Amino acid sequence: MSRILILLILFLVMGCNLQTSLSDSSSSSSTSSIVSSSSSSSSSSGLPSTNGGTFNPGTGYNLVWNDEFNGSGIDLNNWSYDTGASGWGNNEWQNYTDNGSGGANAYITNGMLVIKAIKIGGLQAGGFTSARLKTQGKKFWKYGVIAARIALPQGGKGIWPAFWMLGTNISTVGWPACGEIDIMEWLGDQAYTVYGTLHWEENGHASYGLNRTISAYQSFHIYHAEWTSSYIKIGVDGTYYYTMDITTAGTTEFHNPFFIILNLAVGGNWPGYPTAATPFPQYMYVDWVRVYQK
Ligand SMILES: [Ca+2]
Repeated sequence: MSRILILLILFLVMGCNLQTSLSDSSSSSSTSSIVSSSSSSSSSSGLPSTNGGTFNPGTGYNLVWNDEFNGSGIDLNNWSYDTGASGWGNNEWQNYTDNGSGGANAYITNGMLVIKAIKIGGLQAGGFTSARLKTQGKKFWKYGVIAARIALPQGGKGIWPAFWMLGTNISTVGWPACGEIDIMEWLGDQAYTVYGTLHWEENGHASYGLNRTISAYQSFHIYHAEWTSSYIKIGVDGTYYYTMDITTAGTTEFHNPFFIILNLAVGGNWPGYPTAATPFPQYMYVDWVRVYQK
């Protein structure tokens, strides 16, 4: 998910064709909101509030799948774990575990999914454990509104949580030809900035990303995408800041089913690496994930 260089190259190669295919709405000053949860405060337990918020996916959309994380454990009908310390294509430092019987790296508490990054060794590859949950092979969708209510970690250099999607055909066509929809990524040393990005294959790896400033990142915000046959929009707390046209010949990957991923990475090419000043453990809280379709 290295992007700045790729984006520059893409612009140079594609020139105005690409420019006209993209609609950058980041300059919009609209603050009209269809949510009422962004100012939730911490509860007395020190955990972020889990009042559920209010989210309106838009006219005509109906809930087709959700996980409210209100049960006693992680629902394995919805989720499985990616595991290992391969670096995940980005030279990441965490070892994603299968979470074992003790649920050290992912668990449910107070109606929230918690993904916990733990320091188990030095400031190096393998020095951390964390979790990456995915609906691959279990739940996947083509088009719709995909939303999650997430409170971000304490942060610091090298902390990289994400709420994102990959095409289900990744096992046959590989990445980036499967397509990638990054609904929310966050770098722990840029605490008030969230990123939305698409990655796809178009004469090599192509990507387009924008970001949005948020407040009070450790409280819950709703991160969401609207994905139709014509476009993908990405937003936070009911306001879309990103739109990309997906009707072009080069973006066919966004017309296949995708699955959802929630993860908390430690270190990598894009975020950089934790230092002695980066606090651990780090916690990513997810109140719910919902998918709506027409
Ligand atoms: Ca919940």
